Amino acid sequence: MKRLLALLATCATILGLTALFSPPAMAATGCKVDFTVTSQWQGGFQAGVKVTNLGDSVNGWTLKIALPDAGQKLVQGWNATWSQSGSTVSAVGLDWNRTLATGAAADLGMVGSFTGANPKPTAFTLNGVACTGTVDGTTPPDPGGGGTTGTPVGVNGQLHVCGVNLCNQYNRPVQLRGMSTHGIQWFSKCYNGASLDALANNWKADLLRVAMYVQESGYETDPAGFTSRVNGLVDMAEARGMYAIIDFHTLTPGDPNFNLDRAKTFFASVAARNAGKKNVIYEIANEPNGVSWAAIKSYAEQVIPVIRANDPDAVVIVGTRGWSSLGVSDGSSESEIINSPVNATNIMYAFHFYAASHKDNYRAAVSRAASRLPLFVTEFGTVSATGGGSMDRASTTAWLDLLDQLKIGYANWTYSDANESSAAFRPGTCDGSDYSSSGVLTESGTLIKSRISTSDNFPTS
Ligand code: IDC
Repeated sequence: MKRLLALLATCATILGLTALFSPPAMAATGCKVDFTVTSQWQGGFQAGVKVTNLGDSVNGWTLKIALPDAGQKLVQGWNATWSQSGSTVSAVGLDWNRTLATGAAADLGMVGSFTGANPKPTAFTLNGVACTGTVDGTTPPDPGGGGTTGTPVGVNGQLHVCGVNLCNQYNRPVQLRGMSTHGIQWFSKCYNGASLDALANNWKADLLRVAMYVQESGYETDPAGFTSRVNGLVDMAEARGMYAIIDFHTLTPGDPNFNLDRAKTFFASVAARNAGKKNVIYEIANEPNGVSWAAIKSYAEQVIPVIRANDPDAVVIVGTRGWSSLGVSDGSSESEIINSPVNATNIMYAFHFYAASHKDNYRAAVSRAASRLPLFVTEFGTVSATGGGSMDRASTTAWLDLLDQLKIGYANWTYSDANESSAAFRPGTCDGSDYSSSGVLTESGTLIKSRISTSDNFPTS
C-alpha cells in the first residue's frame, strides 16, 4: 500500500495532477478506491471501481480518476454520472448512492478505450481528497469481500442445460438458490456493496435475480439508464461470485409481444456487453398472462436469436402461460409446452409460485413437468400472490423440499425492505447499512435465509 501511495503521489507530480489533490471537502478525510480491470481487449478495457468512504458520512460525492494520458477515453460508465475532461474522468454519485456513511462503499464501473500500453489510472480523489486503494486486475479482494475462488461461479463456471437440468462446467446438475430484487426502479437503494456482500457472504446465495420492470416507470421510461443499472448489478454479483439472472420483468400488459421491440433492443445490448461473463442467465419475459402459449413461443423464438447472436453460450429462461405457472393458472398444463417446445437449445422454462396461493395441484404439475422440461423457479413468494398476506410456512417448506429434491433452482421475491410480507427485510432496512443481523429480517426473510444459507455441495468432478 505504501508503495502504491508513493507511486500515486509521484505520478500525480509528474503528470501535474496536483489540482486533483485540492483542499478536502469532507471534514475527516479518507477514501479508498479499488480499480479492478475485469477484462481487457485490443484498445479497450472494462473496470469495476469500488469507492469506499473512510471519512465522515458524505451526502454527495465526486470521484475523480486520473488517467495515464488524455488519449484514454471513457466509453461508458454506470452507477454514477460519468464525464471526462482531458485526462480526468469524473463520476458523480446518483440519488440512490450519493449518501455514503463512514465505511460504506459504492460499486461503479466503466468501459474505456486506450492507445498506450497501460489502461490503468494513476490517482483518485473523492470530493477533492486523495484516496488510497488498489489498481490491479489481480489484486486480492478485501477481506470478507469473497473473491471468486470457491464461490458459486468460481466452482461451477459457465452453466448449460443438460437434459432437464442446469449443469455446471463438470456437466453435473446444480441447483442455484438465491434472491430476486424488487423492481429496481423503486428499490435501488437496497442494492449496494453492503447488501450484496450480505447476500453473498451471510446468506451464501448463489444467485441474484435482477428484476427490471419494463412498464410501471421501468425500462420503457429510460432504456439506456436501466440497461446500465442492470449491467452494474451483473458486475456486483460477478465480483462476489454470484450468478445474475437478467429478468425482463414484463407483467402488465401480459402479452410479451407488446414489448418485443424493446426486448430485442435490450437483450442485444446486455448480451453483447456481458457475453464474456460466466455468471449471466437471461430471463426474457417474467410472467406472460392473458396470452396463449403459441404467442409466448413466437416471442421467445424472436428474442432468443438476438441473445445468441451476441452471447452464444448463455442459458435463457422462457416465461410460461398464466403468470409463469406452466399454464396451470389458466386451466392448462405443461403438456402444451411439451407438445410444442420453443425451438431453441440451452433454454429452460420458468415456473413461479406464491406458497399461500399455489399448493398441491401446482406442486403436482411441477413434479410431472420436471422429468420432461428444464425448469427454473425464477420467482416465488412465501405469501399470497399479491406479495402480501400471511406467510405460509407449511406450503413454503413443502415447495422448497420439492425443489431441493428435483434440483430446481429458485429465487425468492424479494431481497428488499418493501412494506409487504414477501420482502426479506423490515421496512427501513435499506436506509441503513446492516443487512446481515437477524434483527433486520422479516418472518419470510428469516425462513428463506435459513434455507438458502445451507451448504451447496456443488459437484466438482
Ligand atoms: C408486486 C410487488 C408489489 C408491486 C406489484 C406491481 O410485490 O410491490 O406493487 O408487483 O408491480 C408477481 C410479479 C411481481 C409481483 C409479485 C407480487 O412477478 O412483479 O410484485 N408477483 O404480487 N407474480 C406473482 C406475484
